[in-house]
Amino acid sequence: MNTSAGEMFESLHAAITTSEATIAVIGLGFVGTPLACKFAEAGFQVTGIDIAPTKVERISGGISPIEGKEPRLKELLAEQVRSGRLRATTDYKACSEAQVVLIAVETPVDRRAKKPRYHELRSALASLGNHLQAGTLVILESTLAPGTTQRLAAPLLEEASGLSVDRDFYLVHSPERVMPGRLLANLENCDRVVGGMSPQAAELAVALYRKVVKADLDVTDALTAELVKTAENAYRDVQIAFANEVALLCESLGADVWRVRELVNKSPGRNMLYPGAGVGGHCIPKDAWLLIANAGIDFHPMLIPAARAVNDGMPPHVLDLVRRGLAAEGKELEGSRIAVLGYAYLENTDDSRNSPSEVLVDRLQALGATVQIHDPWIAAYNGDVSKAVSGSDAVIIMVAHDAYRSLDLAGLCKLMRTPVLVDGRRVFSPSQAEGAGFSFFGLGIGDRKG
Ligand code: SAJ
Repeated sequence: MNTSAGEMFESLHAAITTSEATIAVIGLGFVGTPLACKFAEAGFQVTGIDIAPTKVERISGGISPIEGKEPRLKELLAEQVRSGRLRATTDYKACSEAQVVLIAVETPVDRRAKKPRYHELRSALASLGNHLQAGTLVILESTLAPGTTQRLAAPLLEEASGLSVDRDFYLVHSPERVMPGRLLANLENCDRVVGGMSPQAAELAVALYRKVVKADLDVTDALTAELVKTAENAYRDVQIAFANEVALLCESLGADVWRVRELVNKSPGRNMLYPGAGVGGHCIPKDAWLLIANAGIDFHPMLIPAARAVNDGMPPHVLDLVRRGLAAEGKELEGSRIAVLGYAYLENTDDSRNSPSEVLVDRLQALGATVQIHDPWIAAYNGDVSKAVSGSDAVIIMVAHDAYRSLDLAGLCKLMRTPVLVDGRRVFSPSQAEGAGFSFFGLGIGDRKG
């Protein structure tokens, strides 16, 4: 490292280790908001930047923009705003005074093309580039398709700023591992990959994260960091797809996948996940596509797209179970009344992003069914479940919310016009459902009589 480069590094490293560095966090969502709060708590002067004026106003008023239960976040944000260490703005000019800039904007995948839609990322990089100063550490926390940091982020920042990566500024990819309901806990306690475009960049990022992360900081290069994040979620998607495929096989053979899974997992080193009515959420469905988005022309992934197809096929499979259940009672989907229990993407949460229930409801309505949705965690649907079920021809359990496990099945069955129960998450056993008077169709449970 030549002297001026050495001085640039030492000066920034000192500013970070003494918490005197000024920080800008671009994107005040699930990732950026806790991040900004924790760095402010560590003593840094932090400016949060977001294009949504409402978010900026809420934070400036000391109110968290994050819905749902997030332990400690509301109080921490209010305290940091009150102390003056955390402020929010829509103006990117704040980046010109920042020695560290973290970007945490969404990186969705186009539903049809299955390719990254980087509009928000490109916009953030271009806006930052216009204000980027030499000697700044830039960290990308958004989940990225492997190769994005080097082939998209670095050139965009260089073009907009006239600076050169590594020589004039430091660039790192350090993917978040947030989970709704555990935003601060995961930030503090999850191991974190720190992928630098140079070893010096990674070293600076480690010094920064050491201020807020109690777990391991695993240093690597940017490409490896991109691969780790997208692969860890694609891995889970493939695991779930395996469970779903075995469930469909069990249905066709007249077996019970839940018993099969229980016994498979008694074999050492096995951990078959749960089959279910679909795979939703803000990361698992999209990260598999990000992982393979830049696969070279010489490599055509087979397993990962196939797993996506299996998991995307589960809501339509639940629809087939409903169709079969109604047919057994001499009814058709068209003109039927269907109660869908669960609209969130995951049990005991209010988050409905990429919800499998949304896919199912759209298809049911397109086929002429009238649908009543219930979900105890979502304000729009958290009325009395017996009202949602009353007069219906089929009730579908799409999410294993704890509240559903104590349902009075016999009581619900009496309210229905036709007693069909389709269980997409094995909340009830066949004997419980049939004992309550239902004609029961369980995902992964074949018809022994058939
Ligand atoms: N699902 C199944 N079967 C399973 C597990 C999940 O069908 O055995 C479905 C769920 O119903 C849901 C979807 O998959 O619709 C995703 O569920 P998830 O348990 O993976 O929860 P997420 O989407 O919140 O994933 C997060 C991720 N964490 C981070 O990104 C930091 C993921 O990497 C974690 O593995 C996961 O939480 C976790 O383990 O809880």
